[in-house]
Amino acid sequence: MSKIGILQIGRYPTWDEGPLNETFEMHRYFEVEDKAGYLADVGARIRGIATRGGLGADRALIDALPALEIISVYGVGYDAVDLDAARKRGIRVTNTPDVLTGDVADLGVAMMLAQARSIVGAHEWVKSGNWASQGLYGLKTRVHGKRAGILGMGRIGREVARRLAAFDMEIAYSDLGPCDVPDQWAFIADPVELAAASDFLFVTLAASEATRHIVGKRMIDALGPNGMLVNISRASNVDEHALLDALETGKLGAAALDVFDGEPGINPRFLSLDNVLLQPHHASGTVETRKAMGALVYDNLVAHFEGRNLPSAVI
Ligand code: 8YV
Repeated sequence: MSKIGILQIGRYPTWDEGPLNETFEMHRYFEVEDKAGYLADVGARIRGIATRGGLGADRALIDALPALEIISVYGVGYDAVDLDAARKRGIRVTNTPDVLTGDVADLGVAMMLAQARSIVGAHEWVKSGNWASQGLYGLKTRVHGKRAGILGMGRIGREVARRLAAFDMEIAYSDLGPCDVPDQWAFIADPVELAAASDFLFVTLAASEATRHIVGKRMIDALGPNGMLVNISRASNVDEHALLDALETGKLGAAALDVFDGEPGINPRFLSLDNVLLQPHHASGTVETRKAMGALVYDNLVAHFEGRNLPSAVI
């Protein structure tokens, strides 16, 4: 029997590509130059898409695949998948929740610590010989005991908050309503008020049209010249121009960012700032987590084509 055709939108580690190639006829879309010609050629044979969080699958792609049944996303975020287009055609969509939660929270906390204590700059101070030639490094900002705001108390927000509680931080959060979390974590309905009550503000919201630029000028101003924004969600949750303006003028103290508009080609204005920590969208990027994510992408595809329940269905 011929193998089922799957359109692969981006590269995966070899340990994931092995099982996918063995089970399915994988079409390496990301290596194709003439994409329209390729889809006209093989589009009718494609029954599944294997994609990544940032790459998704837009309406034009979904429309070009008449036999499409499932889109399996390597990532918890599925904002780049056109869910309406998928829903209309009864196409299933899966993601990789839970397995990456701890790693994303770890990186968010590490980014806060790194930026507050200037770990990268201090490393350079030692390596460049400045410590020996110029003396002590400048004093930085304390983290423990400060006020943390969590915008989005979902799986990742909770894990960030749990870690911050161990730093004796005061935790407050915004979400659609109060969540089932420890009583000491204060619910603040208005995100602008949350920002005003935070020294470190973590953006941990699942992105959608509704959350686009939720962190805008008002929230950024409320966070203020001593505040730090940590974004480990999606760039679209933050108005990047307002953020850059505030960082450049000192209206916002600092930012630690794992996600950017138009990534990986980020706005060059970020490169001349010294109050930012820039990370290459790798919050889930550990061997352990990426293996679990790849396994889930594969398991969802296999379950679908064997007619079993999907391990992690979005729709
Ligand atoms: C990426 C992510 O999918 O989980 C998400 O939503 O954005 C990430 O885990 C991962 O970087 C692979 O591209």
